[in-house]
Amino acid sequence: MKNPAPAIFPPNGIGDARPTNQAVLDWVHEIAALTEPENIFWCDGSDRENEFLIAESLKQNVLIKLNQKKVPHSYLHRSDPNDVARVEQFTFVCTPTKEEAGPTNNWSEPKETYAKLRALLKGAMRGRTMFVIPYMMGPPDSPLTKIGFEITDSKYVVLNMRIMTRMGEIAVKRLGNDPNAEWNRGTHSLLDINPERRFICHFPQDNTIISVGSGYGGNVLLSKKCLALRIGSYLARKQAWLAEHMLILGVESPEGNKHYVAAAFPSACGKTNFAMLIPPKHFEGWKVTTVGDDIAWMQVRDGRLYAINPENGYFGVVPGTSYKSNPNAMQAISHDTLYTNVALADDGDAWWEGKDGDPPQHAIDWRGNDWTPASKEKAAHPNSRFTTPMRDNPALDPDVEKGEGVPISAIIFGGRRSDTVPLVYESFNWPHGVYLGATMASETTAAATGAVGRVRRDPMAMLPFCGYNIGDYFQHWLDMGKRLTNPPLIFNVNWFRKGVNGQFLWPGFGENMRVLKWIIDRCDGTGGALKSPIGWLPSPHDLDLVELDIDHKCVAEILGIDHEEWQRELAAHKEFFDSLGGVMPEQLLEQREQLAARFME
Ligand code: OXD
Ligand code: MN
Repeated sequence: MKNPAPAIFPPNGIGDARPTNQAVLDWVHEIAALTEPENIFWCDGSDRENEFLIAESLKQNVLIKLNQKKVPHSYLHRSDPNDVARVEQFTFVCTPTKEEAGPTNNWSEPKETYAKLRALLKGAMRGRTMFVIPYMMGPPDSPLTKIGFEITDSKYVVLNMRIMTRMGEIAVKRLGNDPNAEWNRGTHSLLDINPERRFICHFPQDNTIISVGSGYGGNVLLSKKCLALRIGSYLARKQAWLAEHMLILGVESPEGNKHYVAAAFPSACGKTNFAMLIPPKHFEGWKVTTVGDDIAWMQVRDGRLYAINPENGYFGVVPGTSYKSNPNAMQAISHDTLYTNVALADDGDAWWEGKDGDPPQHAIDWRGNDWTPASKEKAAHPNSRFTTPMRDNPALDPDVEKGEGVPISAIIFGGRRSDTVPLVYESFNWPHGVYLGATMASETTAAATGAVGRVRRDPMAMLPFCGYNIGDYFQHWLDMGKRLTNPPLIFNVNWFRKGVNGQFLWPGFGENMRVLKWIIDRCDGTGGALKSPIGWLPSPHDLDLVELDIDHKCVAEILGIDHEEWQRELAAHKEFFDSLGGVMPEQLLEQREQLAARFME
């Protein structure tokens, strides 16, 4: 080590979950020698440590205190205006060959990339504190649970990771001292938040992530998109399980018949709302409970698929969240929450577009500027976020900590599509279901930088998150099906279809319970359906629409298949498959042909 060992900070014993595994210690010292921090802070995730870091963050304006009477223990963080979303164009999968990363990932050669990142990290933490965060993804007694360490020079990252993961001693203990144990190395440095020097790099072969130049959640909470999905999906293929961008929910009838479903929707398409759904009055006695709102890790046991949520909190999109759209989320975020890039009302409360009640007459917007309802700009950034512990969700499922996971009866794919795709339909079998996932598309949202509202193929909602060749990923899905003697049924949903006048045809939110009920009925073998070229479709009377104020024409329209639109859709599937340059498994190409042929029948 070239430099003298940095001092341990703070000296009063806060922050003391020091790893005991020599491999981890060696890595930490190597990064410290490179980045030359003033201090090393070994995070333990304790309340005392958290209070200390909040106090420091308030002093340094990293956090702003919200009105503690209105939102107790809650704070606002404003990120740099050039750093407000995931940056897919600067995200790299650094496998030894380009083919391993595949056609949907940015690839960069590992050796060169390490060298480039080392040059950027050299001396990057001078005068700063280096935090070492031990964390665990998954319940303590799950065979799927993984350990990670994140090194960061951002207090905001530490505060968020404490909510999003099981952090501290529990992770250190679980890892133990085996020098060959599997653990993820994550290094993050803010550098100078310069988009020109912003790189989110994954080295799946080394179980390593290096992220520089950003302070935004999805780029820097390395547990989430980087480990749980990109590295996770790579490990899942090697180890025969699935790491997916899916919520997990439980749905229980008044008679106590309970099913779990997992659902993949692209970012900012309502996964959190669906996972926390409150059934409408007509469904009195039905209960929906949340296991997870963003990520599912699933394994095969006794021929069934079982899912765990590797996370411990929610990093959700704030705008549009209200007592109407998501009362459970509103309760969860009414205290102990970190808000990022929302507006600050004059009474010290957090405010955002779509919150219940009238907008404030004056507020400070997410950039720190004066805002009034007459302003042209949004008060809260469209991708502003809450970070809140899952234990504060009133609808948390009682089996969320169960190590073996929850048995999955149905998998749902869904996107934001104004046309073509009906409200819900069911695949004929597993390979057809994989085809539905592989051809999923959605209009883009503010969760990633770039144009909003453009239809893009986003297979299994994993386009930005699959850590290896997408063709191999599809094959992995097909292979997993062969190991399932009791596979989940696979569905596709679209809450966002619009009518001729551009209005949404379906009310969404709690009313999605009606679709969920049909899905459960299909799992129980009681739901009716009509065979169509695209799959099993409910007819209007197969859906329970009692007490729903909806025009019958709208129901027919939203369940309809327009043959012309589907010819275009089939062409778009082909175009997408072709764009992947020959990596598509034969079985999925055949599925496309069968779909085209069914339209000819
Ligand atoms: C997220 C995302 O933050 O998908 O969950 O962008
Ligand atoms: Mn997500």
